[in-house]
Amino acid sequence: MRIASHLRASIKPEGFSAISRWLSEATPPGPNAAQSRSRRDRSKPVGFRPVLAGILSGCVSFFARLRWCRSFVAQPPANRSDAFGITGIAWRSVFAISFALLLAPLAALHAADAPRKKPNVLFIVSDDLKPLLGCYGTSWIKSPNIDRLAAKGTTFTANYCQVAFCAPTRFSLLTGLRPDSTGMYLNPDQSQDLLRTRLPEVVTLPQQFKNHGYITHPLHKVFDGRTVDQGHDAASWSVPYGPWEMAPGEKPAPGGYQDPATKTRLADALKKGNPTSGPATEACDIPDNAYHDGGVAHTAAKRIREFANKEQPFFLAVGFVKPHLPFIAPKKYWDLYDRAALPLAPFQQLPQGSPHDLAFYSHSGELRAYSDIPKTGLIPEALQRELVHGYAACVSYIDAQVGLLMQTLADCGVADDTIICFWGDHGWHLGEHGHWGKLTNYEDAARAPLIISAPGVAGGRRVTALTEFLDVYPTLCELAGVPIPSHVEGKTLVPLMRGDSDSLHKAALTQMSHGRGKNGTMGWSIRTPRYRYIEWRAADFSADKPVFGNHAQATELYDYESDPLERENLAEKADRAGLVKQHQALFDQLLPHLPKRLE
Ligand SMILES: [Ca+2]
Repeated sequence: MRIASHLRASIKPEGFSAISRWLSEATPPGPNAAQSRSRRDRSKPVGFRPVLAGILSGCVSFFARLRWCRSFVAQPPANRSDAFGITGIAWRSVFAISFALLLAPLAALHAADAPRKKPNVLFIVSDDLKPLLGCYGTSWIKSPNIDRLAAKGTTFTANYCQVAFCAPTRFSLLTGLRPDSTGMYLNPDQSQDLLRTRLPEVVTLPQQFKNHGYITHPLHKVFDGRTVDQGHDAASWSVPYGPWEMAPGEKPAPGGYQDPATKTRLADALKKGNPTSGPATEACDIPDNAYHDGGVAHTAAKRIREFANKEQPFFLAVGFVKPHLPFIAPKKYWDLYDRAALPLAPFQQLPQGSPHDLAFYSHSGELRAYSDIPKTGLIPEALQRELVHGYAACVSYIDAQVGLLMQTLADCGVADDTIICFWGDHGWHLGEHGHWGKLTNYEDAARAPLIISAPGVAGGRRVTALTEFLDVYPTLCELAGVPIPSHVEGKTLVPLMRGDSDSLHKAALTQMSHGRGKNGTMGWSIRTPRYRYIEWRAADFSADKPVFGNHAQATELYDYESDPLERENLAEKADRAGLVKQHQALFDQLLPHLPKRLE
């Protein structure tokens, strides 16, 4: 009916404006409509409605003018101009406009057939970030921007890292391979290009995007810099790894410190040939980009503004190094919290019956290396509060940087054309089990945040199914329309994001190794919806390929329904023997490359 009315209307002088209004309804409104439309022309197919409208309006107007023209030529030449109030030049213009209107829909059809522009990807990783975020249910933390991202995306609430350590977890996610496939279990003692030494042919996640037409670029800690070449794995990026810009005149000391007294002390110690460590926390009243992550965010925003104007889509990888130790953030983020009101870990003992020397072998060593932390013994409560306060300030600092990047996408008109993947590389014990750090197979180290928003996928979904960081690689490929390489070991999360499925894995697999030589140990943890089973075996890391033992040195079982704080290892309880057997069967199924277990 509406089309018919436009047909009738087009015969009249106001017909063109009516069609024009109808066509304009198909164009998104708003202040950036023109800009937005120009981007959509490249990125999205032209809808049926404007194409049909264009064809109809073009034909109707052409034939209407043809009828008018016949009337025109039927008049005596002397009367033509007077009769219609129109000159010969205008007459030719009318024909030109009509002809253009006839061609316009053909151009639109051509645009509909043109290849879509793929969505951009903003890939953000925050170092050592446990899911201490509002969108993960922590009411007292201030993370409004990440919460806003969660509201427009999918929050994976039971997501687990493959290794709770910087280099191997990133190595795994970015190659799409499990640690037992990469052989990368620990941070290396010294920098070397382990990625291309061990896996010369592997196609990394950003490399796959680069190979499919993307601008790819990294800023700061995406891979762990100790495991790749000077170009941060140059093969992965179309725009080389480069420095980020700090606020004018700002140059933090190693470790990121900006407090003048700390900088002087560290510099003096270095001059004397006796380098020393700084404090575990710092809170200078300086701008965000006087510390590294703020500089990285400002530089990333600049890159977004550059890349948003390109014909190619971009994959921008931004690595923030907080809340990794030392807990350094501008004072304004510390001021968001009342230290006395902050909660401390509710259970600070080791799990009863757990193999403590295996399970907590790092003994909070990373924290204790800082100048103001006692080398042994419990961390006093006042210091615990300061550390929790510092971690929270760092989370809010990173949250603000994420907010800056989201705002920049919006300002550039590409927010609706950009996938955002935000993740913390692994969890962290903030005093849980008396441990301060990562490097365990327990819930606080293994569980890590993952939030993905994507064009065309409804927001605000919370996925409680078990997921792994390994799943990120195929998920981003599928969301972007990039092929998923055959080597990838994870599974796509897209069905969970779309609500088409509510489960994916029988268990999430995390592992932790000790030692680098012949007498090493490996503990594999399988996390099921209710339980965690851990099995420790001997490992010989002295050869290129590790050799694992066939005897379980120790086993652990935790029931998160009855014991969410992991107070007690149930593996040796007689009444849980059947449960252990069930989990061992699943363990064997998930880790078929291990030698058969000898009882
Ligand atoms: Ca880390």
